[in-house]
Amino acid sequence: MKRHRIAVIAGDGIGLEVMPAALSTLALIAHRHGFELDLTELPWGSDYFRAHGSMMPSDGLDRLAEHDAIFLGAVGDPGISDTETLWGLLIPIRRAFDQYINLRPVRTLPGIPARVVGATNIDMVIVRENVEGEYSSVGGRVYVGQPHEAAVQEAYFSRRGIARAAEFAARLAETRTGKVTSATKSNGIIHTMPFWDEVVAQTMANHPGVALEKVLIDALAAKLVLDPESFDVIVASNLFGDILSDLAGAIAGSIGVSPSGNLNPEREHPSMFEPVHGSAPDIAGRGIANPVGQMWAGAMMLEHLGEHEAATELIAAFEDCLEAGVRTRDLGGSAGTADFVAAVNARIERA
Ligand code: GGG
Repeated sequence: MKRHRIAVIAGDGIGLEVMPAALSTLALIAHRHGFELDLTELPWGSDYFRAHGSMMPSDGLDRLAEHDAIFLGAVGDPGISDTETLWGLLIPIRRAFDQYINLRPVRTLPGIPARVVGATNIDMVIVRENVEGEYSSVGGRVYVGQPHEAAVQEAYFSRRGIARAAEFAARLAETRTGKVTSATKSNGIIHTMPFWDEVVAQTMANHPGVALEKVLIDALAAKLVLDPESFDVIVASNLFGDILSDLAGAIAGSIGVSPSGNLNPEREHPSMFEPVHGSAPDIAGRGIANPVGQMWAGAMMLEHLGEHEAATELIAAFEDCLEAGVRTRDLGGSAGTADFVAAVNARIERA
């Protein structure tokens, strides 16, 4: 039997609820499709930080490297600085394994009305550059504690980084409608964003079948709200891509359903799959979190592992349940996390 070695980090907050939910569905699917998910559950995150002073052990990245994929829940804890939680776990994983593409599909799901009136067919993919840009460790504070204290944060954009994100977006667009929208702010950010525009345009020139439009991030955000169906592939820097994908996910129904894949396209290292949402401390522990984002991220992981039919069946199962009216509160329903998973698993067993 084919075995895929998966490192599982449920993490914090609702990650601890949506992860077991998604794993129960993945186990059923794997069984039906004749493969095994060999799970290594790693109790890393904020509780680990409280006990050990770090988000993961010092050999954490070496341990992850032994797996075919990483399945992550959520990170973030109101009691611990976000810089510790993100830069102690999520960001080191993305960088150590050169997961330079963060792929974030957004589409309207059956039975879930978009939050924009009249939008019935939202279907876009956001290609977020994932290892450089505005998420940079270059900078620091000066005159700490004095009235004129200041902070400097340097954005870091490389030709290689921009070109490979643009190349990925172009190739993806060639499999879809052939349109790429590049998010920029070259009228205000005078060094990095004109460079972004230049390298994106140079890369797209090798793809004559792809139509490129560049749109200022502020106008793009407005257009995303006013006309979300007009987008297909959006390529964006690390920060812009993060913001746009939360916005697009919310417009399509709920950020609770949005999945993402942190990809190392060359497959030299494991890729990591996670819902777009964070740890949601406001609803954690109440059994009401939406597990669709985690399930859909699981389907992206199966796709990446070559289990195409299993991925398709998993997506069809949660879509059928949504269409039948089984929905969590963020989608206007009353189902709890466990109710939704039970419905999906029953649907799979019936098939
Ligand atoms: N699902 C992972 C998670 O908790 N993400 C929260 C977050 O703030 N992520 C920042 C990022 O994706 O850069």
